[in-house]
Amino acid sequence: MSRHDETIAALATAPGEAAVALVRVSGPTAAQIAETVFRRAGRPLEPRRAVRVRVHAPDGEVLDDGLATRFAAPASYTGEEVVEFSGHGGPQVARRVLEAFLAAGARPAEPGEFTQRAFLHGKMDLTQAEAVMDLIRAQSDLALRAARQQLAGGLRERIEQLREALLDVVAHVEAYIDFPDEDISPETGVALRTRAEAVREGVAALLDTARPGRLLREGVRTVLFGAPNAGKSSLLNALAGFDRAIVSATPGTTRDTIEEFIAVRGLPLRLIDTAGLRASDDAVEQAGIARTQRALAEADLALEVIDATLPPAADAVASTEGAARLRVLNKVDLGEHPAWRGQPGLRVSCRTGAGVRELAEAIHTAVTSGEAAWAGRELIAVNARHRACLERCAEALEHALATLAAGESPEFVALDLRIALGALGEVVGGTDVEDILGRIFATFCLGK
Ligand SMILES: Nc1nc2c(ncn2[C@@H]2O[C@H](COP(=O)(O)OP(=O)(O)OP(=O)(O)O)[C@@H](O)[C@H]2O)c(=O)[nH]1
Ligand SMILES: [Mg+2]
Repeated sequence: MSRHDETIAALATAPGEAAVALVRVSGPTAAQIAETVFRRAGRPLEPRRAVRVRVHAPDGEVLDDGLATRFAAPASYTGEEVVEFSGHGGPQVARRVLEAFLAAGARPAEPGEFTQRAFLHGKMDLTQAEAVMDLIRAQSDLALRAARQQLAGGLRERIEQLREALLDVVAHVEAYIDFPDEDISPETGVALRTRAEAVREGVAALLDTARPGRLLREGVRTVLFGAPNAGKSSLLNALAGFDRAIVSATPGTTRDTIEEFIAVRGLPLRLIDTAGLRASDDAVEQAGIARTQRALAEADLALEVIDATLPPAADAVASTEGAARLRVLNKVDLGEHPAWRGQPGLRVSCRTGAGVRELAEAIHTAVTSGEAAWAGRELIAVNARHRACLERCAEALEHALATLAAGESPEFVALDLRIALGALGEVVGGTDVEDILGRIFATFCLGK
């Protein structure tokens, strides 16, 4: 019996105290196991009907009572026989209930195993399975929207369209291989080329969503930097909406980098407060400043925080190449030094809250402007795995087009097109993907 034929069980809700805990059982013997645990021999659970039941330990002790629902294969999340039991949400009672199902013949599920089975039974493709985890992990509204649309099949549909189009080209080219004496006529060559180019453009458009995809899944690395005492920690607190970082009038207060996840206009931000930049003899402060510089090197967005009551500093500002950059003139409640007049920069006061909303707006614009992926109603944003497949596809397509243009034998063109097709297929998991399955589902949480 393969592992995929075993009946599995897990707690599907988060462990800990809660109103309800849900234990999920899936596999060929789920219904029988449920009959044993609920002591309902001869009275099988009717599919899709919640029934009040009692959970029994093997020695007959009643562990809990609650509601059981059976989903008959294939009309279930996994496509298998599934039984779900919702009982009291205490950690001990949930553990005992799960143990009862295991004692009756189920084995503990591995992380992501339910969703893996849903994929294996054709309930969803790989992009949708990945979206399940994106949905669970989403840290902001936009991340949630992207995950929901991917779960609904948005990315799958795009990939399928490209595959169809490419398959058409492959079929045409391969038809020529069957007639070795015939070269691809110039007219047909042009037609095939046009179609392959359309696919290439579609792939490129998806690749353009890789950066939004990373920002939505990992958060926009936003680094607050500037001179000591400028108000970086105050700004972190103002944006987060609570006192996360220590604020004090003593310059050099923040020594280590401090991170907080926040959402700004639907965007997930990894906000990073840093040690103020200045020449220092203090070893701890120096180490903190080195961390600031490292954080800046990896930033997607750098917010330079400046005390607007002071004149512009003469010394060199930190390098933030690669990251978008915004200048924030803080403490405007105290007035602005004349040297800043007419200078660009967002005026804020962490003390009064003035300008913080406008700053959030500017952050949103700085991150999203100039990228088509953010603009449409449909938010398609590929992940790192999709990106790697799409890059391979684009490369093979490029090669196929060059081979076609050089008038080489159709065999060579077909070979490259097949590689491109295979790479597209890997995105949705249509081809042989056993080896990557384990890697993907291992990142899931238990019971999902
Ligand atoms: N009046 C006024 N004071 C502010 C404002 N923002 C911060 N401060 C004060 O400025 C001082 C320094 O603030 P911090 O947020 O600790 O500054 P920092 O940039 O994190 O400083 P280091 O961690 O030392 O680099 C504190 O006394 C704050 O209360 C503001 O908008 N207006
Ligand atoms: Mg600070």
